Amino acid sequence: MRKIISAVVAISMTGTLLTGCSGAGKQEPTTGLANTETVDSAIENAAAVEDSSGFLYTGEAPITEEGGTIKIMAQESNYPNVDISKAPIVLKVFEEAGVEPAFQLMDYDAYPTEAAPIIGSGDTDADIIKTPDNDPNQVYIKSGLFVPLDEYFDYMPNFTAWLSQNPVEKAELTAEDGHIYYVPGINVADDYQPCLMYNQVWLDKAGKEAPATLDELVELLRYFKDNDMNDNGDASDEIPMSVMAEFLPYMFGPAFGLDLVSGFQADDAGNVTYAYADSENYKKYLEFLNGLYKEGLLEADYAGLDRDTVIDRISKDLTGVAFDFSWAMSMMYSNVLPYYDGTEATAFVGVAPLSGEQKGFYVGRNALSGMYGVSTKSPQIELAVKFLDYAMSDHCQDYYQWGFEGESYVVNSDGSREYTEQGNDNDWLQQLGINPAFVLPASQSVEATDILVADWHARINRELRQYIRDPWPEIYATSEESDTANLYMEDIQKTVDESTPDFITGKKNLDADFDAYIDKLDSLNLAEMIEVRQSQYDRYLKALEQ
Ligand SMILES: [Ca+2]
Repeated sequence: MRKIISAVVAISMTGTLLTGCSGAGKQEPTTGLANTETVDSAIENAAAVEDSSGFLYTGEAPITEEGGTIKIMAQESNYPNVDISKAPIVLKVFEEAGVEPAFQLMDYDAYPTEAAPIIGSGDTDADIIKTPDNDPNQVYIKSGLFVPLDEYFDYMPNFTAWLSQNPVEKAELTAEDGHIYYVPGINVADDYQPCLMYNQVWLDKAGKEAPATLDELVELLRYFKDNDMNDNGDASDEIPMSVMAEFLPYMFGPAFGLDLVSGFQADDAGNVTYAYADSENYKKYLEFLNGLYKEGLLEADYAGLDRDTVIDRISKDLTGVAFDFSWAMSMMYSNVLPYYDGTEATAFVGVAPLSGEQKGFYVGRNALSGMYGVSTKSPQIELAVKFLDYAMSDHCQDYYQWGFEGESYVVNSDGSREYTEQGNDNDWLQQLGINPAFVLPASQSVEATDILVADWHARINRELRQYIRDPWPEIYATSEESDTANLYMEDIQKTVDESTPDFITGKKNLDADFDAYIDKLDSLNLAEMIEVRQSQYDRYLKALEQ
């Protein structure tokens, strides 16, 4: 199954999971929405100038006439059969730039743990380094490992133009000291996000519409549980709902007015709260899940459910409700249904979020993904900076998203594009190096994803976009804020992670034990933590207004 996941979304899936769906502060973002002055004046004053060899780079290839080699430390592809360092799209960028490629690559999954000590100790001669995370605590920045890119903006016409057009990302990228150190990859943030899906055939058999409310959902789950939905003569083998534990906050939190995905959330007046400490609504959320659990609508081993098991069940027509990244809809779930014929009527179909006392929404994610910095140890900083600028240009993004005209895609007479037959072969497309975010600052593309999924799936994505709400923004913290978070968040998170399943399964009693849970969070200095988030959020709002 894994093979059919295009990197376009595969990255978005693993990325989101790695950085923590349960959100609440495993990472401690750091900086400076407060002050983009340095960067703003650097952008304003940037003017293409000749480099030390007398060559003028204007944003188009080549970046030099002297040749040379650029070495990048980054990740291997997460496709085991793809050598991303030899992928034609990646090689094309180097070839056009006029430099030779060199790589120091590490295993995709092991990158965060393997790369961190190497970067930290400066034990690499790479010119460009992909950080193992978004450097939320500015650890690498503060260690002086990376060049302040704004001091080289004369050599970065593409990046400076992009920053001018993206004030939120510019503010998010600006460190506490007012400099920008990284060129980011960009995630699709409002499209193809996790959503609720139903087996349409089961819905039709039950004569029901997709539930709009929690009550309607419960009614539907009971129906699926009690009836022979898969027509095998056995009314007891149906598993009404197959949702992995990490998606329960996505699926049910919003109906209770909670963004449990981010953890911290702000209301319309800008007041920050911690969703897992909402003594009224979080309690109701747990009561609801405990109710599902007791009735067998949420399975006994819900915490152990993984995606492979969900796919296996769907392939045997055993289950009716799922919640996953949108990508799964037509690419992992519908396609394994025994009767799927390519139409929505026979598929697992995404629908609007559930509402309860509060109107439902889906939680989107932050756009910044995968930071690339230029090492201060590089003997050719100018060249490295220019390469990074060229590698993030629109021209190169086109390669990353579509590959090569006539090979992986064609342009129709109306100007729209589509993948060729070969381009629709995902194995081939990955070999070509599509979306090489492992080694270059690639942006995901909604349009390119639309073409990869079923037409009905692309349409449903467009319909669901209206329900996406921004997650907690990526806001750098001051050193003091980051110290506070590092001191308190781990214990707070641990308490939440341990208590939640106990309340859902009834091991802990909501009437008897919930107040003690809230008290425990209070004793772990939650109030101080919320104050930190409040000041960060205030700065964020201020920066947005500028
Ligand atoms: Ca059955």
